[in-house]
Amino acid sequence: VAEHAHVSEDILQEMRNFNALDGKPKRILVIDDDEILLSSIHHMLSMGGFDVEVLSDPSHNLEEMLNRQPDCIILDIMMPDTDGFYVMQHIRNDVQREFTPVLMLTARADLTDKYKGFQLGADEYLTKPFHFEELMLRIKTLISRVEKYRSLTLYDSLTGLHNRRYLLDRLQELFIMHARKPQNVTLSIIDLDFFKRVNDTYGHPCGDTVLKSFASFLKEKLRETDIITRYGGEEFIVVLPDTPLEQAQIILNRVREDFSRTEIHCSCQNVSFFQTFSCGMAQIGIDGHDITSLIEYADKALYLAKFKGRNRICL
Ligand code: GH3
Ligand code: MG
Ligand code: MG
Ligand code: MG
Repeated sequence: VAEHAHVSEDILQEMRNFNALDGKPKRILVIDDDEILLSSIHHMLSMGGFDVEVLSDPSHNLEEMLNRQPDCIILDIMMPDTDGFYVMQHIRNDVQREFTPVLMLTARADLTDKYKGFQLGADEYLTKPFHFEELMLRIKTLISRVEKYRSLTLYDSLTGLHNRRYLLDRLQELFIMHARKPQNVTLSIIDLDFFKRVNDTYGHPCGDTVLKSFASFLKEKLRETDIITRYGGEEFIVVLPDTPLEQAQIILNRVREDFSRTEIHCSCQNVSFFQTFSCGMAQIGIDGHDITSLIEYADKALYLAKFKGRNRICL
C-alpha cells in the first residue's frame, strides 16, 4: 500500500497540541491484519502525540482492548479470521461504546461496503491508499465532537461538577463490577441546610455562589477517584469507591466540619456567612441491590439527618 507517509510539520504540531490539551493523550486502537500498515500507523500517530494500540487479530482479545476505552478506533474490513463488519457490530453492541468514533480504513472501495459500514454505525470511511494527514485530521474532528458532546451532557454548567446522568452511568458500571467481585462502595447524598434562606435573604446569585463554592470545596477535599456530582438543585451525591461505610463516614464528617467552619463570601452582595449540610449514606450491596434502592436508602438516612437537627450525617 503506497500510503502518503509524509505529514506536514503544521499538522503534526496541531495533533501534538490536541493531545496535550488535558494532559492525557488520545488513545487510538488500530485493528488491521496488515502488520506493516499497523507499524506505520503506529509510528505516524505516535509522532502526533497519540497513544496508539494495535490489534492484528480481533478474533483474540478484542474485548480486552475495547475495555481499555479507546477514544477512537481505526478498523480494517478484510482480515483472515474475522471481518471488520462483524467487529463494527460488536463495538456498537455495548451501550458504553455507543459514541466511540470508528473510522473504517479499507481497500474495499465498493459503495455497498461503504454503506454497510455506515449502517453498522461507522463514523468515517477511508479507502487505502490513504493520506496520513487526512486520517489524522478526521480522527481529531471525531474525537473533538465526542468530547464536546460529553462535556455538554455529562457536566453541570453552574458548578462544573459531573451531573446526574454521569452519576447514573457510573453507578451502573459500579453495580456490574460489584456483581463480579464485591467491593466497598459508599454513596452519600448531601443536601445544603436551609438553603432557601440564602436565596431569600441575599438573592439567587448569592445562592449560586454558595453552590459553586461548595463544589470547589468538595473537589479540594476529596480524592481524584471519588465521584462528585450535583444531583440536582442544592443536592450533591458523592460516591467513594474502595471505601467501607465507617471509613466514608469519617471522611464525610471531616468534610462536614471543615465546611461548616468555612466562611463563604459573596461578592455580589458583599456579605459573608456560614453554611452547613446534612448527609445520608448507604453502601452498595448492603443497603441497596440496585441504583434506585441504594439512592432511596441514602435519601431516607438524609431525611433522618434533617429530622435530627441538620448539620450531621446519618447511615
Ligand atoms: P432543608 O434544610 O430542609 O434542605 O431546607 P432547604 O431550604 O435547603 O430546602 P428546600 O428544598 O426548601 O429549598 C431548596 C432551595 O434550593 C430552593 C431552591 O430555590 C434552591 N435552589 C435549587 N437550585 C438552585 C440553584 O441552582 N441556584 C440557587 N440559587 N438556588 C437553587
Ligand atoms: Mg486487511
Ligand atoms: Mg433539597
Ligand atoms: Mg436543602
